[in-house]
Amino acid sequence: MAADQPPWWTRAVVYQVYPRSFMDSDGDGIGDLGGVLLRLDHLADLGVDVVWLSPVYPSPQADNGYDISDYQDIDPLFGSLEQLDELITAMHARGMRLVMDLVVNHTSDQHPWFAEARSSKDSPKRDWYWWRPPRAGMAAGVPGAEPTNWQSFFSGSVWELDEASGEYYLHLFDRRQPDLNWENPHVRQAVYAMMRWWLDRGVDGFRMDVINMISKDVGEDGHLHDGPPLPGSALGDGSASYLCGPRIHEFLQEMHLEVFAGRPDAVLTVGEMPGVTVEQARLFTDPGRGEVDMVFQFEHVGLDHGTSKWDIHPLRLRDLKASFGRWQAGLAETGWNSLYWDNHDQPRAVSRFGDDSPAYRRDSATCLATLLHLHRGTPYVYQGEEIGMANFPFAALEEFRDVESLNHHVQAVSAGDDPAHVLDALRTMSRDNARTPVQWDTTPNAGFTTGTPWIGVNPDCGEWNVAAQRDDETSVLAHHRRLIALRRDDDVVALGDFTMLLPDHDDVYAFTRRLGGEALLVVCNLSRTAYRLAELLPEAPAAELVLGNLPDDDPAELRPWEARVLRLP
Ligand code: TEU
Repeated sequence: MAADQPPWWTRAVVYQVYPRSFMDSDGDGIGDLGGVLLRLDHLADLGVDVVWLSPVYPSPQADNGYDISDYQDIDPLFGSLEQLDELITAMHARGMRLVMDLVVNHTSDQHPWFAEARSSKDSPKRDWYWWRPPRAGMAAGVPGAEPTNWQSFFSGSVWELDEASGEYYLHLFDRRQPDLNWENPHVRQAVYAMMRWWLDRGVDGFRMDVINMISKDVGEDGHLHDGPPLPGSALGDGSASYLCGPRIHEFLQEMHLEVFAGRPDAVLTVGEMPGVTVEQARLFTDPGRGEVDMVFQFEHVGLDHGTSKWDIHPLRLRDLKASFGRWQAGLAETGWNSLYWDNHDQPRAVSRFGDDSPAYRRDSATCLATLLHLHRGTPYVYQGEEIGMANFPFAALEEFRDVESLNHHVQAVSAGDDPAHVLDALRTMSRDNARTPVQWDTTPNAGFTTGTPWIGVNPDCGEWNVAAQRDDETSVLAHHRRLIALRRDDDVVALGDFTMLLPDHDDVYAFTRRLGGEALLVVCNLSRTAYRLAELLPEAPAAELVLGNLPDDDPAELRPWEARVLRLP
């Protein structure tokens, strides 16, 4: 990428709003667009350039809006199209851009397209989805008669039997989220038209949900292939048939031409891509290929997974460094990284990668933020991360709301797992950890709603909230503000080369960033052990401190969870 004309998003920071949990303006206990409008000053004060808004479209809410029944409207739960227009205008007036969530691997089963497809085998829209007869020689509905053995992301088979026609339809996620058939050009054109409609309305880009799953490996006769069996299960892993399938680059290039080509470069496209490799990511983000600006990769959020996300393993810092280091190197010459710890699908970063005990919560949250924002790539901050929100102390199954968590519980317990053990895994890994309401102040429900919140408010909200941190220069919030400003002001942060240092150290994460004659050294201690800095990095103690997360009193010692950004002479 030429350093003289870097795209605007190389110095941008994106903030994700999960509207249902951000701010409720009408007292129904569910966050909404009115709430986002009320809290825009918080985002402006933080200094973010872009807001990615999770889905607000009409939806039965089986997966909190990732099951869309109308792509071109707003669910009354969240507000109206007029309010969305108002939000676009208000954001643009503050110099911020709005990126919408694009969920087109699947629709809701309540979408009129699916209703029509389901109505008859002869429906002109039948082929907009994946319909298949039972496995050869087997009767519909018999266990094992599913057209393939693939396991759904949300437990069970990916196939749901439609009794009326005796055929199954494919759903990689919940049965209420049928997969669209991207092989059908009418599907693709309908999606592109919808995207153009949103851009014409003023939105500034899309975060594309599981976009590397839209191309399935289908034989000429329509055959889909079984995957390798999963240990201890009758189901198999179908991912080789739908992750970065045969036509994925073709589809994204077509989308780029049909939707984005000829428009100003002001738009941002980021593809969410579970399982994507760095080699594939380089192709997806090579500007010369016209696909997407950047992708969300999943490697670092899988390092504590065993056979599944519920089989939790301790995370080793070396593995994290090796992974990030490979991504930094792999996209150094061509392509671009997105950087994240948190989103609405992940447990809270301070609880997972940091240390959320009272003594270290603030320090580890600011340390993790420093680490992330000083990498090369576009940082994404998830709502609440900027104040160090932590996992929720879930005590009972009744406190969970997420379809993935609830489905897993049913499936695991019926397979004979110890319910207490299943609950432990949910407590650590459930997506609901990220979905508790943003903690604004010390009024009831942390200022999120005057009604009954749809999911519990974290009981730590009295101490951990936006109001308590706003004017405190030592807060997690103030530290985020400084990091965001640094990327905007410092070319080295935005564009400098990345070199990993101390790759085998168990506790310390260090690297340099260089551009022209300038160099930054970043040193982060991800542990409770103090280190003598000179013994690790002799050049560090004498270097000028640009930004640190602890009081600047002993340059020779790297304290527990200390982070320093230093300018090398
Ligand atoms: O998530 C895609 C995905 O594969 C995972 O992150 C998934 O959410 C799960 O945690 C796997 O264990 C996207 C959305 O971000 C997510 O909220 C949706 O539920 C999903 O797609 C379906 O639209």
